[in-house]
Amino acid sequence: MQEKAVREIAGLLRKKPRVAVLTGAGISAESGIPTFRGKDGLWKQFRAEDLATPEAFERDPALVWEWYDWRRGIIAGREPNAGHLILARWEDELPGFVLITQNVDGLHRRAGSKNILELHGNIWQVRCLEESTVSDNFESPFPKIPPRCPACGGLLRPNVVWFGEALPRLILEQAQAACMTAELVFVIGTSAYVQPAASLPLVAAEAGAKIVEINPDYTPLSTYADHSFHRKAGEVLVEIDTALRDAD
Ligand code: BV8
Repeated sequence: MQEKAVREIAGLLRKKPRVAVLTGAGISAESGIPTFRGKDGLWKQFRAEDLATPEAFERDPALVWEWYDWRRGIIAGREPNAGHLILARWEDELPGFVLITQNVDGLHRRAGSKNILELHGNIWQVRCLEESTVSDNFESPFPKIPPRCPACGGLLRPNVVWFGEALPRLILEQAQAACMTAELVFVIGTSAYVQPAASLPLVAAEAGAKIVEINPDYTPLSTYADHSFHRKAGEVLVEIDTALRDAD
């Protein structure tokens, strides 16, 4: 039954449709990076909803930075997995391919993806609270917590979107536009819990796109999926990509 679905999806991809992909923490799970809400562990004992907020940072910037510094340390030691690499290749092969991610770990970029809409920012960037300048920062661990802007001494924050903060408007608009025009949308490794990201696949479904969900668990999006693979992203993407090449 799933082989048939794999072949059908490979057949669709062969026609080079407009493809949009929405990824969440689950696509990095096979790289050894904890997810937020899946059974395979949380980020230490903290819930994102408790620390990924401006109020938590205001209250205790050092604690929030210790959490991000610890997460950066874990991510720094990990590599992109087969799922990330296949999506990077599909971007090269499929005109109009758009990758939308909720992840801040930077693994899609390290896998070779170029046109990435990072809805929630990037854990490898910092923003100066005084000057609002954003810069890359790969120090791991930070020599000093909380880190300060080398230019003005202002407090730095992670350049990520916290709960209660608006997503970058242009990036969200580009993601919405991609979902409105996509013919095939893959929803990979997200619990579809966090908004407004979780609504993007619904925008695509309402506009007539075929939805493929890849997640070992059921999610609120599963009922909208034309194909649901309740298995690991790396495995399913390899099967679809192999079927796609078999026809070459
Ligand atoms: C905003 C920060 C408004 C960076 C994160 C409706 C509309 C708008 C807002 C809301 C709304 N309803 C509620 C809200 C408020 C809120 C929200 O969604 N709250 C939740 C708790 C209900 N949303 C917001 O606050 C957003 N802001 O809308 O602001 C606004 C407008 C104008 C002006 C001012 C304000 C901001 C949301 C962004 C929050 N920041 N992170 C960081 O530290 O990481 S979100 C956090 O959750 C992560 O970034 C993560 O990306 C995101 C989603 O989690 P997932 O990626 O899905 O990960 P999860 O662990 O949940 O699931 C993993 C899945 O993978 C599981 O299903 C598992 O089964 C699966 N899996 C496991 N292994 C594998 C696998 N799948 C495949 N293969 C495997 N091997």
